[in-house]
Amino acid sequence: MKKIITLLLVIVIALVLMIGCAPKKIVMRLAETHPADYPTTIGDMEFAKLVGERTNGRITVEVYHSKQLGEEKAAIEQVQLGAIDFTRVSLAPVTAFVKKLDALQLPYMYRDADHMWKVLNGPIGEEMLKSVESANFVGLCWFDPGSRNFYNSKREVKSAADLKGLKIRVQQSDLMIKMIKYLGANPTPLPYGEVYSALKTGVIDGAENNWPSYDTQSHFEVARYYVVDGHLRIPEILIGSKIVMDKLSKKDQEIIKQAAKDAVPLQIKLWAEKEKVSEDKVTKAGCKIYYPTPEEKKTFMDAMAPLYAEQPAEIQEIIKQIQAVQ
Ligand code: GTR
Repeated sequence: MKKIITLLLVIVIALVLMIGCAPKKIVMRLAETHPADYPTTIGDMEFAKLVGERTNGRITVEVYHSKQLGEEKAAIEQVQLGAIDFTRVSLAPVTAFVKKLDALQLPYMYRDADHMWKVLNGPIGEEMLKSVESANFVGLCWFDPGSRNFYNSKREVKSAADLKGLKIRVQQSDLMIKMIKYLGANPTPLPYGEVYSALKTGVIDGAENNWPSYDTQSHFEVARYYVVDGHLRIPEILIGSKIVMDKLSKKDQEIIKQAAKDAVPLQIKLWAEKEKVSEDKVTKAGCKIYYPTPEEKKTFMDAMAPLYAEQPAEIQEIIKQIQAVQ
């Protein structure tokens, strides 16, 4: 009898030890505003997949797409508090937390997509990713944002003067509000998910976004005039919660950072494909697409001069560095 009890005790102790030593499973959540089949969401899922593979399933990242965890501003706040682990957002709402990021989202900042990627993949991009730590985020990687164009339900816009007086929705960012004012239009900051109904009910006359957003949010159904002025390329960023990341081992932090970087090429590839598909779809749907002449495009650029002039010294310095990138 004594032997049996001893044996049982040994088994119990062994089991307790085994459970205690088994690596702890970690489940993390990522907030995404776009639907499941959107290129950016697939980029998030690639990141999640790589983290899972590289930790042998010890860390799971669950991607909550389609605003399930809230609109971007709220998601960013939750990440800052550590209540959500990651979010993929446009840089625009993040600038409310780290002012100097404005340098990366000024209208007509980049000559083209290639210039933007050289900046983001170089020392400026790295330094900007690090800068978000001051607001308790960990900057993980950049995703392709495409370029943004104006659209509205009222009339064809060819040059800046045609925007005069229109009520235009912007992202929740001071710089975007000013951009619209300098164009002579009326800015209305709204969360992304409210734009469709605001357009439909006439609360706003227009908005601005890239081809895939114009398409997938059905904005093209209610705002038929699209002008390809390309005023913005606002980098998209994947951020993690510093509070959460600091609790992980150095090795896990590295795995997460590397997985994010390694997810970028897929997002870029799918993005390029989606831009074409969306452009095609809205064109076929009968939207009035206008490609401004270089002179007409210049009217938008010229209207931005005061926005550049009023930037603080720190941002002026970064602007110069960005312009110098060849
Ligand atoms: C999209 C971007 C979203 C969101 C949206 C908006 O292009 O991918 O993250 O910022 O624009 O205008 O709110």
